[in-house]
Amino acid sequence: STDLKSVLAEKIPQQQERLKAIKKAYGSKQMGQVSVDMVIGGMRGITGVLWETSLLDPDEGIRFRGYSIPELQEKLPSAIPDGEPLPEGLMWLLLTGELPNKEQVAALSADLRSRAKLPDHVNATLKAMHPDTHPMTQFSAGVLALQPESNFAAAYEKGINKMQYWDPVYEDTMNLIAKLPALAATIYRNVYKGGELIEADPNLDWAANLAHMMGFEDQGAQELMRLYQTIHTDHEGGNGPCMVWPTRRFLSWLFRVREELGDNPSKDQVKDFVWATLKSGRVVPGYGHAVLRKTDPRYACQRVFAMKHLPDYPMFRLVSLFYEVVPSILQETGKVKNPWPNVDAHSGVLLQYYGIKEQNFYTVLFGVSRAIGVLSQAVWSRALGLPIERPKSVTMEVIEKKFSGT
Ligand code: FAM
Repeated sequence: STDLKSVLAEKIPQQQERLKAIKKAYGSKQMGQVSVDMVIGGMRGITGVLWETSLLDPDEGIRFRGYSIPELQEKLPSAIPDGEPLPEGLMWLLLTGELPNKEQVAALSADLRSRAKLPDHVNATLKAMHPDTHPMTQFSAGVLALQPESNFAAAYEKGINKMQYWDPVYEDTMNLIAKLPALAATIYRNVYKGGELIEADPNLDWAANLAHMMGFEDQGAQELMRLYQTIHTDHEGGNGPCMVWPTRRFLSWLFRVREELGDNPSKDQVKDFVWATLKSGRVVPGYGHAVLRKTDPRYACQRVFAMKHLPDYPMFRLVSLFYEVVPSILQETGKVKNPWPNVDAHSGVLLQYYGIKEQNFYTVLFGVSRAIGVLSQAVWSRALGLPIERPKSVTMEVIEKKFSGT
């Protein structure tokens, strides 16, 4: 079938049974131990969340429903021959666990287009906001302003059976994801382009329409948006809120390098610059990761994109130079667990190349993409009846008393 909801509905009972069986057979088994460091360190390394849509492998990076990014670039339908994957394809995969064919992706694209219009009252809400309101705050406010349209809120009010929760959550998920490009583009045009809005193009897919409504018609920019929106969708469960700032920090760092050393610095000059950053007690932005231990595949695929579309862009050449220089320096410090670059050491330069220069907006683009991952899991959370996460907390006194032996 090309109807995502019916494909999903067929899978839900099997997965509910699977979870029941897991609980029955392994419910009392241990999954790991918790140290005081983990309690103090933001629960890092504690396995404590069930998350079906993606899994982060320390060496390979992210896998979406078992597929790596290079595999998905090969297997997911694209808008143009040999082009980047369509995020709709990834959304289908995250929701169903199965790779979609071209017809299924086209049907999902069409479904999203039919739900894409932003209600007038949301436009009015955005217009009423103070012009200095950060784009991400506007984005969050825009999502909240859509509440009156919520199917789940209406069904819950009526008193829906718990087993049916996933259905209105699915409808809300589709409606929200469909509207996010218009919401993001409206904020972009209001904040940076004098409020002149651009209508959606009924012939474009979801991500290309986002680029189009922001005002970017270049095919390269639309391809970048498809890739960007695909690779940022999910990074397993339990991410913190501080994402994307490193994209900005990395860019500012790069701009500083250009200012001080010009477009063609030597390797030694870059090395000195990196050491100076470290010696001043700052981290090298875009490098390192809490879980990953190799080059982030989201960095790698953006590098391949850059080599194909913008090999001579001076900022990309600088990014490449850093890639040659930084890892060995971080290794030399002897303490950095992962000296390799993460996604944030690349995304900003690609956006800059296509003219999306407003760095305060990058976090919104990230939010649009991440909504696909988070909401796909939200549908499954309701389908599986998962409870609210409620980790136990302790005070410093509890730790001291437990281990001081007094
Ligand atoms: N530059 C300099 N020092 C670094 C470093 C870097 N890029 N990455 C780690 N270290 C240091 C770290 O500060 C710590 O030093 P202290 O013992 O003196 O506190 C030591 O190396 C061990 O840290 P770690 O175990 O290797 O990393 P953590 O798990 O503590 O932290 C990051 C992970 C991402 C916060 C850290 O690598 C970092 O600050 N990187 C730069 C900022 C960045 O790129 N963030 C990206 C966020 C990422 F999650 C993403 O995917 N977007």
